[in-house]
Order: sequence, then C-alpha cells, then structure tokens
Amino acid sequence: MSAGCVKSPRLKCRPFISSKETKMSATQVIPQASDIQIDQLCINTIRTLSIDAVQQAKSGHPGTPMALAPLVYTIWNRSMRFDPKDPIWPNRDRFILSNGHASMLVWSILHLTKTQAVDAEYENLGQPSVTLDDIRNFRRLDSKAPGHPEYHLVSGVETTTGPLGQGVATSVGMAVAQKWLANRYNRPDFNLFDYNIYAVCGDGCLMEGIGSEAASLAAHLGLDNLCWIYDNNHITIEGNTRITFTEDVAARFLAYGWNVLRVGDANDTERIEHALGVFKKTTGRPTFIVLDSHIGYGSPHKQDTAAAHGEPLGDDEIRLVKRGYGWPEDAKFLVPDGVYEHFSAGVGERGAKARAEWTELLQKYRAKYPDLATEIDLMQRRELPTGWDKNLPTFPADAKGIAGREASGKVLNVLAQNIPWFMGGSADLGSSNKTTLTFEGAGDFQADNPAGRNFHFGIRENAMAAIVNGLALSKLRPFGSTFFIFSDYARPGIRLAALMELPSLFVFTHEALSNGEDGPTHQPVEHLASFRAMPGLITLRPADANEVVEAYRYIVQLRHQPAVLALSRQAFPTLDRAKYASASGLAKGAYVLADAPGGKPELILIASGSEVSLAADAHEKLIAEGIRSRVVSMPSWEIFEQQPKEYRDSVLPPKVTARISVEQASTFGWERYVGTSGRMIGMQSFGASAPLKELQKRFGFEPDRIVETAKELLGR
Ligand SMILES: Cc1ncc(C[n+]2csc(CCOP(=O)(O)OP(=O)(O)O)c2C)c(N)n1
Ligand SMILES: [Mg+2]
Repeated sequence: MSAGCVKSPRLKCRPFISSKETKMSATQVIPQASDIQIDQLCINTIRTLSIDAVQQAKSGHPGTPMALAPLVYTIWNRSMRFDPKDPIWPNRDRFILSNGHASMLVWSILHLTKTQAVDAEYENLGQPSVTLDDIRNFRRLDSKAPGHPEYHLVSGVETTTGPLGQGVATSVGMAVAQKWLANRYNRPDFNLFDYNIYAVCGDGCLMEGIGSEAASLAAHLGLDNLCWIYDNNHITIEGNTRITFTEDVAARFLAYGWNVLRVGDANDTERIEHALGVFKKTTGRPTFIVLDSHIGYGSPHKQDTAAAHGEPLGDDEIRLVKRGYGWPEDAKFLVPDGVYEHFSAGVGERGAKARAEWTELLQKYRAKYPDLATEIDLMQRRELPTGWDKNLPTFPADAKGIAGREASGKVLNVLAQNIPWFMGGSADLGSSNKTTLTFEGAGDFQADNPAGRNFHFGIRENAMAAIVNGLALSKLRPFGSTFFIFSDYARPGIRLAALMELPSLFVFTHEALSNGEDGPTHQPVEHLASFRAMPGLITLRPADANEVVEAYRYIVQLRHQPAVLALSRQAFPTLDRAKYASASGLAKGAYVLADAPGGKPELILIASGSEVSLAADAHEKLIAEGIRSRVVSMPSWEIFEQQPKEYRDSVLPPKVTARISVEQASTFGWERYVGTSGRMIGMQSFGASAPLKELQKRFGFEPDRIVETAKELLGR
C-alpha cells in the first residue's frame, strides 16, 4: 500500500488524538480515526519529528527522513528482530544508516520504539536512549540526538556514520562476523546466531569508492545475510545526479553478483515488506534493493530538489507539508496517541519474544556446550579467555635480530590460537606483512569456509578498515594490515574506530624508510605524526622483537581503544635485556632503556622503533667519551601521556634540557619532548629510492651523527 493515502487492510485504525505536548491552533485539522491508518500515523510521526527537529536546530537534513520514513518504519516495525529493551542482545538484526546525514530517522525510531540506554560496561541503565527532549535539542551539546549517528554516544546506533560509504562498508564486516559466529557457535537445534544486517544508503555512499570496494567483497563472500537499500532519489547537494552519476547502478550490482530488487515507490510499504521478504529467502548472495524515492516528500516547493537535502524547510513550508500529511499544522514534536503503542506491539513484542526464546536457548546451550557459552559471554564483554597470553615468545639478545614484522607474525599466531575470536588479514600483502595465521585449522575465510581466521581483503584498504570495525562492533577481535604508507587509504575507518572507541587493530609494516628501493611513494614520513594527532588512538612503534611482544600484550587488553602498530620491514637488533631495561616498560609508553652510570644524566636520547638501537650505540660512544647520556625508548606517546607526572618526570627529568629525538619520520611534534633547546633527528622531506643503508646515511640515521649532534648540543 502507498503510505500516501490508502488505508492498510491489516491494521485497525486508532483514534488520532493530539498529545499533551502540543498546543492546538485554530487552523489545525484534527485527523479522524477513519482517515488515518496507524502505520501512516507512525510514518508521519517520524517525518514530522524530523522536520521539527531540523527546524528547531536551524540545521540538519529533513528531506531524506521525509522520503525514507516508510522504509525505516517497515524495516523496524514489520521486519527486524530487535528488542528495544536490550539493544545489545547479540542475535539482534542490525540496522545501519549509511547516509548518516538523515540521522533524524534514527533518533525518531529509537525514541518511538523506546529503545533503552546501556553504558560502556554493557549495563542497561533503565532509561531511554533518546528522549523527546533530546530530539527537541537535536544537534545541541549533550543531546542524545547529535548531527550524525554516533555509536559510542547513543545506544541503538550500531555504527557511527556520516562520512559517506563507511556505513555500508562496516555492514560487510558485520555480515562476515555473523557468518563466522554462526559457524563456530550454532549447533543442531541451537541457532544462536542467525541475524541479518540492513544498511540504508544514498547516492553518496555508492559514488564513494569505498562503497564499490565493500560491495565487490560482499558479493565475493556470498553474504546473503546482508541487505543494502539504496535511496534512489537522484539528488545530492549540488543538484540532480544527472550532473555526476549516470551509471546504471542496478546493473553494476548485478555485475558484482548481488541479488538486485527494485521498489518503484518509497511510500509503498507493502512492496518494501515484500522485497525484504525476498531478501530473507535469498541464499548465496547479498541483496540490493533500489528504492525510488522523492527527497522532501510532501513539500510543495522543495520535493525532488537539492534544497530539501540539508536545510530547514522554513515555517511556512512546514505548515504546507503538515497540511498535506493531514497533520496539525502548528503542532511541534507531536507523537500522537497510539504511536508508541503501535511500535511496542510491532518491533517491541516481536523483539521481546525473539530475545526471550534466545535467552532460553542459550541456557540450554550453556548446559550442553559450557565452554562455547563461556566464549560467547567473554566476547560480548570484550574480555579475554584465561591463558590468552600463554606461549607468547621471548626473543634472545641478537645483534642481527629479526624484523618487527617477523616477530609480529609469530605473536599473531600465538594470540590467535589462545583467543578463538582473534582474526584478521591483509589487503593483499599478507606474505609481506607476515600476518598470515599458519597454525593448523586457521584457514581462509571464504563463502564456503566461514570458519576461516585469515581474511583476504583484496586491495581494498578503505573497505578493510571499515570491515575491521564491523567485526569489532560484532565483538570479535579483528586486525587489518597493509604497508604503513597505505594507511592513507585506510584512514577514514581508523578515525571512526577512534571516534567509536573500538578495539580495532591495524598492523602496518614497512614503516619509515624501510621500503628503500621502492622510493618515496612507499616511504611514510608524516604518518606517525598524523596518527599521534588522532584522539583516542594508540600508536605504537616497537624497538625490537621483545617490544613487539609487549605491544601486542598491551593492545589485546584494550577494550575501548583502537591501535596502530608500525612495524619494521628489516631486521633490527634484539636488544640484550640483561644489559638494558626490560621490554615490559613498553606498557608505560616510554622507559629508560640505558642510563648514565649512577643515573643523573646530562643528555637524553629519545628514540622509537629501529632508531632505539642506533641511540643505544651512540650512547655507548658518548659514555666512553665521558658524556652522561640516557636512552629513552618511546614506543608510544599516547601511553606515556597517560602515566602520572612523577613517572613522566622520572623518565624525562625537567631539569635535563639537552635532549635529542631520533626517529625515521617527520620531526613534527617532537618539540613536545625535546623542548626549545633540544635537537630532532628525523625527516624534513620525502625519502628517496635507494637501498636502506644509503638512505640512513643520507638522512642522518647513524650513531655517529647522533654523537655529533650531542656534542654540538652540549658545546663539547
Ligand atoms: C565522504 C563524504 N563526503 C562528503 C560528504 C558531505 N555530504 C553529506 S551528504 C552529501 C550528499 C549526499 O547525497 P546522497 O547520498 O544522495 O544523499 P541525499 O541528499 O539523497 O540524502 C554530501 C556530499 C560526506 N558526508 N561524506
Ligand atoms: Mg541522493
């Protein structure tokens, strides 16, 4: 049926009575029970809440919520298994609004379904996630209705969206996770994980390259638990898509291997429901529903124009729209009687029943498969199994040493055996990144092997980072990998991981100048500095194989923070920990590796990664010449900054101002540790194509250069 005017045959009409929230004006038309179908009433409630919130905020995006209210209503109230009383129930269907600018759809639906709030420890707070006051304060400080859906802020938001394309790409990670969970934990008569993932997207998400990367991989993996609904409204900010986007999107998705459906009228809830039904029956491939819609539906002057996209409709237009909807023209933030009840009778009852059945099922499962049930419990709380760190290697002192990436590969293989839900892979560089899990049974994740622990993301770094986030949002412990230089292509997902406070791990190898002969296109310079600038992210650059072990030990225990690990391509010495301080100092971000005899240094060399051993060599020479130097290994600025001031001052005594930083990366930011009277040995330019040794010489990464700089600094 059309959500425009035809009555639903399935639902009883209820009287439409204005709520106490609203004052009626003389011009308002009070709709009669016989005219208004309850689902129409619910749909128009979503529309008008969105219109009113944007108008009140004087900013936001009203047009797409007006168009997609019937879709969101149908998915939530007729199709999805979601219990508003427990928005983190593990077997819930997931809903993602990839066109996050239409966030009022999410705030309306979370409010109308009375979805409950949970905290970061996954406890139910016994209060609504989004109140009507939050909606009145849309886009205002501390409102639970911010401009775009924010996962860490509002319960019921499955992932943060706003950067177009991220949502759909993240949905692929969620779909992969469902397949993996089902394979590991489902047993005959115990269908513990059988949920679906719905993602709504617009033209923007499908113009963005990340949308293509994700769609291609989703079809390759045969993710039939995944349904994208494309809001085909032919409008983006600059106008009609005839100026930018004229490809045949449906044909493109057919070519990827998706099941492509079309619903020609976004108001036709019966057709939408039917298409969702087809999706549920489709096997072996994901479903793509092209939904033809009218942005700003019902606005006499703005429908089908870019003007409906991103600005308030204006008071006069709003009156006309509401009149067209049969809505009281001056009512604001109106939730008519019967609307909450209708959502409660729909998604509420269906979700509560499904969750109750599931909880009972889990109890029986627990009796029969206690170990697997324990895994599920731990995973849901982001805890680790006992013995998660057993067999972690210790590397003996070795002047030649091994590469950071080699040590990493050994550690990954130990951790993945200890933590069954630890998994990941590379964007086609697994053999170089050393991220391949090689133990027996690790296997490759593919459509016909959902048990696989190795992911082959293909050369799709942008989607990889979002997919890693989708896995993390599903409570797995994922990692993604590539060369450090190509973190540029993964940055949007890494940033969202930081914003969402997710424990996503990014393993980047071939850092600094180590990609010598490949030249400056392959040599990261500014990347460490830029990740250090990203709030909430832990960046780690270990100095030797034992610091690599300690870095993983630290990262795996993170529950609400992502990490970037920058690893060397080349072998670096495994430091003699009998002579130098223990690598466990890494857990404090920076530590005194070697000191002047008896302490009381006059000079501090601060280094990270492969430059720590250079600094240690320089230190020996300086000590031999009577210069009281100290070496600080500083693998992570962020972790160091979290330490108490006393500790920080003990590592970098404020009185010792003669300091030199040594790092094969942009010097940007090192002023914070070397101060105005210190020196920085680092990169001021791009690298060059040459063997690493020559580059180290050219750019000054040699012990003698450090010694020279130290003497110059001390005036000796
Ligand atoms: C990566 C990215 N680039 C640009 C934007 C800014 N932006 C927000 S919405 C939008 C237009 C989106 O058009 P469409 O997806 O068709 O949404 P509609 O207007 O139809 O709702 C743009 C360019 C963004 N949010 N993310
Ligand atoms: Mg559009």
